[in-house]
Amino acid sequence: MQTTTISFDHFNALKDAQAHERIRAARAKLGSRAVLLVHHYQRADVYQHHDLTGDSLRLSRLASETDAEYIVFCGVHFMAEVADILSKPQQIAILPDLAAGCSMADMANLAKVERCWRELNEVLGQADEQVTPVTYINSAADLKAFCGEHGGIVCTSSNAPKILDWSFARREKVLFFPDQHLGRWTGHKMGIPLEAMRVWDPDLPNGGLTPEEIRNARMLLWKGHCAVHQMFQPTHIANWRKQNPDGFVISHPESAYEVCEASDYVGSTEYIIKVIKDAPAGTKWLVGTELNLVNRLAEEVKPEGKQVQFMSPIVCMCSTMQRIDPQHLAWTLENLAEGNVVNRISVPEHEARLAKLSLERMLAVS
Ligand code: CIZ
Ligand code: SF4
Repeated sequence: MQTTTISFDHFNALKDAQAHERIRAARAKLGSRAVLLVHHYQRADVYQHHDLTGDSLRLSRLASETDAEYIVFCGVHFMAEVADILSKPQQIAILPDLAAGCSMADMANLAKVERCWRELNEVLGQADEQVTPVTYINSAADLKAFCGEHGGIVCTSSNAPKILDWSFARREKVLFFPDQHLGRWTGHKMGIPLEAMRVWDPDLPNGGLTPEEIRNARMLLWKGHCAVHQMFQPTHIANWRKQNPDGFVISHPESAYEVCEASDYVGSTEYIIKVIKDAPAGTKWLVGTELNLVNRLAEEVKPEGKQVQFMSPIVCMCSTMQRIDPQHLAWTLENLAEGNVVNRISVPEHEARLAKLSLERMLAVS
């Protein structure tokens, strides 16, 4: 039964404790009709309400395996889009605050990628025969659709090496967007020389490259980055190692090349969590990824005498992830419990079909 949507104004001023109570009451009313997916980077006061946790891909996979009518995604916009694409037609993906975007994902858009493709066509002849477009999962659905249409594929920070193997087996070059750092690190680990990976600046004609530079490149790395992971510096690692010569450093591959190079381990959020949880008791860790995850992990492994420290001396969280707060969650769930669907994320059908193609190629490879 549909009633009038309850306005967020009634929730904005709620104290956290009241918001938590209303979240619990709405969830009791909804029962198994709603599943709450919570990303590793979410704040603790939202994380506590999770049904399922994980990285963006794991969560979307898990959601599509449930029969819940409503998939409430506590994460950012592109994640809810992936949930919508991979879920069953009758399931509805919801993002509790529509302002929860990803600044890295916003660094590439369809108009710019299409212009890049036209320019590559002019320099190389048939780009579709020579270049595999690879988009990081942190991107809008229309870019995943672009990859679907042009023989390309999606990757995550967990499967990027396998995806690049797949891509190079088909075409000699890769256009990697929007994160230059994940592209560079993965290419480097595959043995591609740094000089064969050129940064493509979408705001300059031909990406700021000469035709010869484009022809000689094996990878074209979109000039994009994550504002959180770019805070980490090699000096943070060097200083910590002086104090903790027996400690280990682990970083997310969205960090700069120099940071990954100075780390003992590099990998996705799922990988970071696994490595530290599996490590011997009493070990010390410096971790280069989002602060909410690092704080949570530090608490979880403390009983085993493991020390986990955040890499940057400055507090840096993913500000867009932070937009999902108990107030927005209470507002969303109460509306759902009353039969009002708010903040639905719905990818247009033709776009979803092509985006699914590039996601399914990825799932088949990884
Ligand atoms: O894919 C994800 O969830 C993100 C943003 C990072 C990671 O490494 O899990
Ligand atoms: Fe995007 Fe960076 Fe936030 Fe991840 S941490 S969602 S890449 S802005």
